[in-house]
Amino acid sequence: MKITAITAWAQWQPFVDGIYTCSGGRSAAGFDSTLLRVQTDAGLIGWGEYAPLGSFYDPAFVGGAREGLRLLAPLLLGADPQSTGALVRRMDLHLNGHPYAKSALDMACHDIAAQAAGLPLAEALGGRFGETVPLYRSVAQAAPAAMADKARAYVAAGYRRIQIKVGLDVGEDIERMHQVMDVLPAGTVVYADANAAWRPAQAREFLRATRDLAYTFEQPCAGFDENANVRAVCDRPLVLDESIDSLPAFLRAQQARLMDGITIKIARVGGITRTRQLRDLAVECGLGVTIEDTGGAQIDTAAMAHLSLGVPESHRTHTCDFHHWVTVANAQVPLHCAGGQMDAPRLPGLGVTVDPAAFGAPLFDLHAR
Ligand code: 0XW
Ligand code: MG
Repeated sequence: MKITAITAWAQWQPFVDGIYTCSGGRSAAGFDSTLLRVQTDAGLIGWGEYAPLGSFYDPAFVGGAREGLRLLAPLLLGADPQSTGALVRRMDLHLNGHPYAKSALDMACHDIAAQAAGLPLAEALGGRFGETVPLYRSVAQAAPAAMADKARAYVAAGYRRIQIKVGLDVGEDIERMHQVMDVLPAGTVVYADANAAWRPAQAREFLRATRDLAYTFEQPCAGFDENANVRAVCDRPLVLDESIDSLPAFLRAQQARLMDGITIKIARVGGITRTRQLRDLAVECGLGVTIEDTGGAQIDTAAMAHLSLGVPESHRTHTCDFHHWVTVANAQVPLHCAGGQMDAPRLPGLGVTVDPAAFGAPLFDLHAR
């Protein structure tokens, strides 16, 4: 099978809940997504999606992703999309770093490879454990009372897992934790995500003042040494997200027994090929595993769902229903959400049906000669 054409579109995806804010006043009004179609001489079509959270979350931004795709797409024309491992090597050879720019291409090739095998992506990547993955909802930073109202609304909408964004002023964050957790029904699973904003002393102060609350601590600090400092005094589950940007970063953190769980973001590690490697290794290491992405809508969420269902329930934590975070759609897909859980399509590949006529003029439309 050969790739005959690669086409990219931009899609602006406004947030249902308005401006999304995390620590340090970083904010975004939506996801600036890039949609990618890969066509083949076998008639199979694959879709990929990549959306950063602004330019502040990961070392990634929309301009870099689109320029990266312009550079990489010609190198994949004529190649076999089923050779996903070889294509990742080729992309790495020609573009050093910039994993986020490679993610949608890798995703679209996996979509095709799974369709060619006649399997849903979950099965093509090793199988599906159970039928659904738990969903969480992030409560963006705001005044403590406003965050409590938001959390209450998310619980009313069916979410049973709430991520509280902290990482600003420690005193206020302690207040945020108390006010939000006060309104949550018993049994709600809580994460406190500082998005790498704190110095160890601030994280330690937060831990001391919230000793009576049950929650998982997510990415308190940015650096390895800083998180190791926090780990030494943290008696509750500690999860790393931003730090887990590659297999070597994971191995170093695991060797130091730094975390109880990891959050793998598909684009951060360069796509589905590397997400699967990390996922399976983390399970073998006995860690809790979350698979999600930095943003996107139906296409990306389908990939998140398939990959998440490949984590045994004993190790699976949760994921996001990003397609419900935004006001626009980019595909039809049988992704059912109920009771704070989401399933994954049973159709071959990602299981998405896309009508590109709705996306307007493409960013580029490349055909093999
Ligand atoms: C809540 N998220 C999944 C959405 C953004 O991509 C950031 C991320 C997080 O863990 O902060
Ligand atoms: Mg996080």
